[in-house]
Amino acid sequence: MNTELIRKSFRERFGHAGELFFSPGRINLIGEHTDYNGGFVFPGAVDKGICAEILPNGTQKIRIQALDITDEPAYAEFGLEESDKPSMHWACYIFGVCREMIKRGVNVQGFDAVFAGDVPLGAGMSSSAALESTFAFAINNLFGAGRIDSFELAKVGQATEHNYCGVNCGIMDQFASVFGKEGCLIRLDCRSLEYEYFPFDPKGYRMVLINSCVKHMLGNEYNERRASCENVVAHIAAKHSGVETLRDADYSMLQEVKAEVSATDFSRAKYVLDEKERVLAVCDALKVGDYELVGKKMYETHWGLSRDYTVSCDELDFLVEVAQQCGVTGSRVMGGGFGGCTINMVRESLYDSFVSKATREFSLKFGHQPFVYDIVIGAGSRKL
Ligand code: GAF
Repeated sequence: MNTELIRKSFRERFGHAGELFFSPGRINLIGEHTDYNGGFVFPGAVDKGICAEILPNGTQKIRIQALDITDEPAYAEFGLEESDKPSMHWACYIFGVCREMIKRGVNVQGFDAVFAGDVPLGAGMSSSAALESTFAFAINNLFGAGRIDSFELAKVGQATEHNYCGVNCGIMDQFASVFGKEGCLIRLDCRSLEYEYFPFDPKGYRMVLINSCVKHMLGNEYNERRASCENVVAHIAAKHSGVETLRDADYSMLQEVKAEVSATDFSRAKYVLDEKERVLAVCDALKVGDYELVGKKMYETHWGLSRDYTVSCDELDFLVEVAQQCGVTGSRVMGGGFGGCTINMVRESLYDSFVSKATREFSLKFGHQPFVYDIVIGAGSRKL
């Protein structure tokens, strides 16, 4: 990404130069809402993310300029004590990362920073994880002598969401941001955190995101989905000791508790069990290059997310329907849902006609253009 503006703004505001750090956003091929259920996910980092210039300032104060924030004041100053939590939402991510690093024994001191990004905000591409990972990585480098390992850096971002931003997310986004590798997806077991890089270059296909521009902000509705899953697990665990997450459960266990849980909780848990099987099927399909099967599973995921997990919206369902009409191999809502992007696996020969039909028909129906991004799988957190 172009760092010139960051450099210029830093010099203008703080009068000197700092060091540049970058972390990416992510895509996810399949395995949605499985991470906090102890399941598998299949993300990859993208070539877009958040970049920050940072320099210790010899005080106990953080001074930060955000270049892309328009809906809140874009400059924040705050201290490092728990009671110093800033009022701006965007600044809570950075405050949370500082606090979580302090909890892990890092001697975080005051610093000046300017940051900006090219990963769209609220598009389901994990701009918030990119922000957290950028600051966690930088603080580890500047104040922690690199002592905190990458697993813990990902957990710092996740804990920031839980403790300072009100989102009880899983580990997928922060893991993908920190561990991303060029050209590779990551099959991650969210229970053990074992992971494997899968080189991903589907010959004859293109991967493209279509951003509905319905801004999603994960919060209560996301947390309610997680609570539903945990409620079903509690009922199953009362009959089957050893079941700790839906990863450990099967369809017969779910049937046993059907009468005890709400229809909503039941549907949500059923979606998670279905998705668990789909991720494993996709792993096998990728090993033999069967992209048509991968695509079929993507559609199944979409309709599961839309009908059973209810995290889609009209705009996203419309984009998936258009993809289906065009004969696109696979298409689905990506990330937490409630807006953001669809991820599409498209045969090269169909790419142009699909993209033009999807953008034209979407604009006619919803009155605004969706954005289109070709996916490039990039590397994880780094110093530039
Ligand atoms: C969001 C969360 F942050 C992730 O942890 C994950 O649950 C995802 O939604 C859904 O798969 O991005």
